[in-house]
Order: sequence, then structure tokens, then C-alpha cells
Amino acid sequence: MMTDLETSMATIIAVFQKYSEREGDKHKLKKGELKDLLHDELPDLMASVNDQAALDSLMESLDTDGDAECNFQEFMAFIATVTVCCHEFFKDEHE
Ligand SMILES: [Ca+2]
Ligand SMILES: [Ca+2]
Repeated sequence: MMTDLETSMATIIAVFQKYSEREGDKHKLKKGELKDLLHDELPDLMASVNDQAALDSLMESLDTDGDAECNFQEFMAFIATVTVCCHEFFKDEHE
């Protein structure tokens, strides 16, 4: 029996792998895979990444090791940032 947090962590790993395995390096997201992941899994966010230039600049900001792909560590940094923003947005909702 997994806890909610354990399930959430396993889900994030599974989602990353689902897209990272599609092309090229199985453990990294190339730009097209990142685009598909955002499109399918973060559609609200993807609405603001609606052209190639925005996608290019997002990949550039995620890609801290400069290999033009997004590895799991880079992906987690991105998810952490997005999640903190969501928390900032929703934290006062129930007060
Ligand atoms: Ca890949
Ligand atoms: Ca990288």
C-alpha cells in the first residue's frame, strides 16, 4: 500500500518515462517529447507555450547541463517550480 506522496512520486516518474522512451535517449526528453508531454499532461501551461520560440526558450531554461535534452533531474526542477507556483496560487483558497 503506497501513501499519497509515494503514489505521486511514482506517477511523476511514470509520466516522464512514458514520453522520454518514445525517441532517441530513453532517459531524456528531446524537444518534441517535451512538447507532447506538456501538451497532454499540462494543457493549461501549454497554452502559454504556443509557438516554437516559446518552446525553444522553455527547453533552454530547463536544460541546465546544456545537452539540448531534458533529463529527469531537469524535469523535476521544472515540475517543482510549476508546483510551487500552483501552491502560491492556491494556498489561500481555503482560508
Ligand atoms: Ca527520449
Ligand atoms: Ca539537459
